[in-house]
Order: sequence, then structure tokens, then C-alpha cells
Amino acid sequence: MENKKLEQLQKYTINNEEKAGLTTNQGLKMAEDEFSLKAGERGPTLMEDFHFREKMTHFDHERIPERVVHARGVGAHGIFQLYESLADYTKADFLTDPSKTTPVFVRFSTVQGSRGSSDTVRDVRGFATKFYTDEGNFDLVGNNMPVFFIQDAIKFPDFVHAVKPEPHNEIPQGASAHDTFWDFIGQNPESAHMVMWHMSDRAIPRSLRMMEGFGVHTFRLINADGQAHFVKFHWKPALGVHSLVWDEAQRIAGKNPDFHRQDLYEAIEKGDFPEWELGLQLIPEEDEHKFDFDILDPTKLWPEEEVPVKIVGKMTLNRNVDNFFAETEQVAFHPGHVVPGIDFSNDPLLQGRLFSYTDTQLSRLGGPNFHQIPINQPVCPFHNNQRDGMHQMNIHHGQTSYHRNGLNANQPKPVPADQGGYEHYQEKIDGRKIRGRSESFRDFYSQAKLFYNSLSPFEQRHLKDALSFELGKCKSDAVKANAVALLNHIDRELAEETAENIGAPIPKENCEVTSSKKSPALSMVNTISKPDTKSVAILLNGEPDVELLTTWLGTFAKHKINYSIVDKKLRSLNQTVKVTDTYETTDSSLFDAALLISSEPIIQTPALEFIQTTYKHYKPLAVSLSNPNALEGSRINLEGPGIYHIITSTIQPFIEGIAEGRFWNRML
Ligand code: HDE
Repeated sequence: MENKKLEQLQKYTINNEEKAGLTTNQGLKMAEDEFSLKAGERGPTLMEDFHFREKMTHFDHERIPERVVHARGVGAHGIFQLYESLADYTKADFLTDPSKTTPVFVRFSTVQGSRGSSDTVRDVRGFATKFYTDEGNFDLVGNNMPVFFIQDAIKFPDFVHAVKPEPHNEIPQGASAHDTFWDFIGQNPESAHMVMWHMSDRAIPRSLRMMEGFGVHTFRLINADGQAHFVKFHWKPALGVHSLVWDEAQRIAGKNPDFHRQDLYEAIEKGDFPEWELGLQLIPEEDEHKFDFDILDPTKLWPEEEVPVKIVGKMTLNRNVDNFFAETEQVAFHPGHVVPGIDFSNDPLLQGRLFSYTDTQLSRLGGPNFHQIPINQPVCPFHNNQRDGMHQMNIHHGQTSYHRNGLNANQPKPVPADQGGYEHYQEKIDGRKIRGRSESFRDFYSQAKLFYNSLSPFEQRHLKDALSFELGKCKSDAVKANAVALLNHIDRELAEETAENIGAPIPKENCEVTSSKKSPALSMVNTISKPDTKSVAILLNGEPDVELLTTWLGTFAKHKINYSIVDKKLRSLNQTVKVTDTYETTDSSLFDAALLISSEPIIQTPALEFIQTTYKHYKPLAVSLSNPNALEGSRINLEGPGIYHIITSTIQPFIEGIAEGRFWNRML
């Protein structure tokens, strides 16, 4: 299939295998690359060694500053396909022509940690998509949570200083469980709603392929008649929304810090292309004030039951990058990259972002020409009167480089709106210049409560435990007390339990906001569950029946379930079936389920801990025991939920268990 972006990138791709030999950057073939030029075999290196100088200088400058937030990330290429024209709402070409396939590049990220931090930390995940449309790049720079910590961009540097590792000792890495973060939260009650999301299971996704994405802000869509709708953008994952459990997430952070990155890479390499549907929530301009929240407030979501999500298209990620630095590290997103038919709202957080993103690239990518880096170039032609600057790659031909020139018929000249030129929505503004916040932004607690009310009992349990963990790590009594005071506005029982667990005083007065409203769409219980692309560890303890095992492997493959065979040593079971991991090289936390094939007692073997943690993390566990006493002493309730005894060749119930995912009723 034609993909304009990939064709464009191809021109810049250098394939080492095809090259004749080693040269300097000046094209000079070099006969030697191992020894620097010296005055005598044991003498000093000579200044004239241009090859050494060039090689070392380039190496000395290989690193660029990491992103100030969202430093750790992973990217992939893909396509976006529209289902039906949205011409009623927007004139954006890629949203009105369903025959077009738009190339995309997506970068997922964590926020707090640095480039080398672990993937599975408790954090918000960035979900940034660049659509390379025929009218220019449109960047949807979103997160996996629909709201944000603050309402006004001017607070962002403060918020980031608070959540990042503390300045005096650069601790902690990849974690919000520390005093400055919780101090900020306690002092800034507008963060109440977002902190509930942050403490929920959404902050520890099972896979980047199993997260929702949200544009967070309210944008505008404008149709060809100039009519506007407010819009919120959503990504809905085809595999549903799934999370890790906290103990598992922490374990993975050590066992495989690249867990999410590897999961995405391997799924794409295997051809299990991750998919998301694009959804829009639309509010006509005239209904702006019909809700019990301000639609410009980025700490508020639009409950899906009140404003339904219209599914409009599908994104498929189908190609890994060729080079991480060139593509994933150098990609530069910006919420201000829009196309005709998409415009902004006055959300004060969005307004500030419109400044920050270009600005940050100037120091990160070293100058004003970063749009010429291959991954950032639009697939349509681009030209204007901007010139020169660091790393200018283009040769601008001709005498003029200014608007209103007579010498070159004023080329390149502005394009009228009816020929595709961008026109801003003519919103009427009438107000005084003030530094302040609208009264309509002041309800900090109703939606925090709505979110909490909407969670299932086990999700609420996890959220409570997360709070006790995070605040339990704080040292300052005042910070803990303030955080509890914030919770006391959301849910009294939550505040009481947290206070007790962290040794903080229980606030005298109950300030809980009164609301029993729920939004079922906010609970992960109501998500899609499939066995596809999940993984099962097949644990050997003794000799398996290889013929039977082979039929099971066939069933796993049929259901697109990935598997590893784990034993004490790597070995071949027959010509095709091999042990792929040892108990040393892998861990139960890296799988969604386990199947134990045991002909020997399990006590005092590494398989025991494996199945105990599988059980502890609520995952399905199947046992095939040729020795009926094999599990004696394992302290696993073999009659418990999500445990399968495989006696015959049928493993179908186990497959269904893998689809279901977790057996939370083990908590009871
Ligand atoms: Fe960002 N954010 N942000 N942010 N953000 C950056 O831009 C900023 C916000 C988001 O994979 C930076 O290129 C301000 C909300 C993602 O390359 C920086 C404010 C949302 C990424 C920046 C916000 C996001 C960034 C750092 C408040 C969800 C990673 C490096 C006014 C809707 C993009 C960079 C990638 C990155 C500023 C708030 C999402 C400094 C000032 C809300 C996914 O420009």
C-alpha cells in the first residue's frame, strides 16, 4: 500500500550492508580504523590524524538533551483510516475523505522518569500521534488519562518541578511517591480529579497496546460553512483497557525495565498490529454552557453517557522504526500543529502548550530547522520566507525572501481559505485582561468523586492501596495531613482509611462532596477481553508428554497466544519444541498466565515461586499433574477461581481464563 511518509523516509535511509567500505564524513575511503596515527609505535598521537579527530568529535556530541518531561518513550509507524466522511463537522481533508489512508507516527511515553527509567512505573502515559496529512501535519499530543493536574499552563513548571526527582538528591526516579509531588497536590486542590486517575490502575498499564488515549483539551472542529463544534478526541484500543497489579509492576521494573517497549516492538514484528479506533465527543457551539462543568476546564471529562463517543476511524501501527534516535528521539510534537477544519478552544492549559512545544525543541533539537528532520517533515510541500539558521538543509533558490515582493510575483504567497489556506475561527471575545480563574472552574471534587464512584470494588481497593503506598513513602507529616485533607473532600471513607494507614490525623469534619453519579465507561471492568497476544509461561517440572504439549501449543497459536517454555536449563524437547527460557532468565510477572506441567514434587523448586506469584497476581493458572501429589505444600488453593486442572487434551477453559485476564475474587 502506498505510504507517502515511508517513501519520504526511504530517501534518507542509509543501509550499511549496501555500502562499499568505510569512509570519513568527507567521503574519503579509510584503510585503517583501529589505530590512531602516532609518532612512532609507542609515541604520542598526532594532531593531523583527521580520522581520529572526526570520529571522536562526532562521538563526543552524540547525545542531545532529553525531553524535559516524557523523556522515556517508544515510537512506531502506522496508518489511519477514516470510516465515513465527517464533512458535517470539519473540513479537514483527512477527516472527510474515507478513501484516503493517512500515515501516522505514534510515540508513547512515561512522564516523570528520565530516558533510562523503567517502563512499568506508576505514571501517566503520553500518547502522541502525528498524522502526516496532505494538508500538513496534525499532531494529537495526548495522554492515557482524560484530565490533567492543573488548569492553567503557568503552573506547569511548578507541577513538573514537584513531580520530578527532588532537586537536592535527584530521588526518586520514575515515581511520584515523594514529598514534593504530594506537597504540590495538597496545595493545589484542582489536581484532585487527576490524582485519582493517577492512583488508579490506569497508571500501570499492562501494555501500551491496551491503553486508551485522550486529547484531554477541548478543541474545535470547523466545517466548510464555518460552523463550529467543540470536540474531545479519544483513542479506543481494540484489545481493551488492561492494567498490571502494583506488586507485579514493581517486580517487572527490575526484571525487565523495557517491558512495554519490548511488548510493542515484538507485537509489530510478529504482525500482531496494535489498533485503536478514533472517537470524537462533539458539542455544538451553542450548547457550550449546558453542562454542570465548564467544557474549557482540562480537569474535567465529558461523561460518555452524557456526550457519546462517535467512532470515526481506525489507526493501525504496523512498522517499527529503523533507528530509534533518528525517528523516536527526534520526533517533535506540538498541539499547535493543526490543519484547516481543526482549531483551538480557550482552555488555558492548551493555550500555554501552544507556546511551549516549539520552544522546547529549540534547545532539544538545536535550532529552528527541526521541522526539516526527516521524521518531522510533512508529506506535502512546504515553503515560506523563513531562511537560514542552524542545520539548514534546504537550498532556497532565488533573490527574494520577503512577503510583498514584486520581484518574484510575491511568491510564496498566502493561499486563500477557499483554496486550502488556514483560517482561524472568528470567535468573538469581549473581556478585560485579568490574571485569574473563572468561577466555573472551581468545582474540584465532583468529578474526582464521579471517577471513584464509577470504579468496581477491586479497582477502588487498588486505588486505596496506591494512596497508602505513595503517602506512606512521604516523610513530612504536614504533606501527609494535607493530602488526607484533600481526600476528605472526595470520599470520607477513603480519607479515613488512608489517614489510618499512613499515621496521619483524621480530619474532624467530613467535607465529602455529595454526589452518587457514576459513569460506567470509566471502569475497566466494562472493557473488551480477548486472549489475543496475551502470553503464557509453560513451566516444566520433570519430563512432559511432548506430543500432548505440541497439541496445546497449536491451540495457543490458534488463539494468538504467545508462549514460552520454561525449565531449569535450555534444551530441545524434540526437533521443533525447545525450552526458550530458564527460571533464572524469566519471571512470572512477565506473563499473563502459567501452565504447570509437573511429574515431580514442586516443593523446593523454582517452579513453586513462579506459580505462587502467578496466583498472587490473580492470573489464570493451569496445572497438568502426572504425579497427583506434585503440588503438596504449595499453599495454592487448587479449587480457587481461575485454576484449571488439565487432565485431558482440552485446554479450552484455560484459554477462556486467559481471555478473562484476572480473577479478582481471589482478593476476597
Ligand atoms: Fe506536554 N510537554 N505539556 N502535555 N506532552 C511536552 O514537549 C507542556 C500536557 C504531552 O512523545 C514537552 O517535546 C506544557 C498535557 C506528551 O515527544 C513540553 C503543558 C498533555 C508529550 C511540554 C503540558 C501533554 C509532551 C517536553 C501544560 C496531554 C510527549 C518535550 C500547559 C494532553 C511528546 C516536548 C513526545 C511533551 C509542555 C501539559 C502531553 C515541555 C507547558 C495536558 C504526550 O513542551
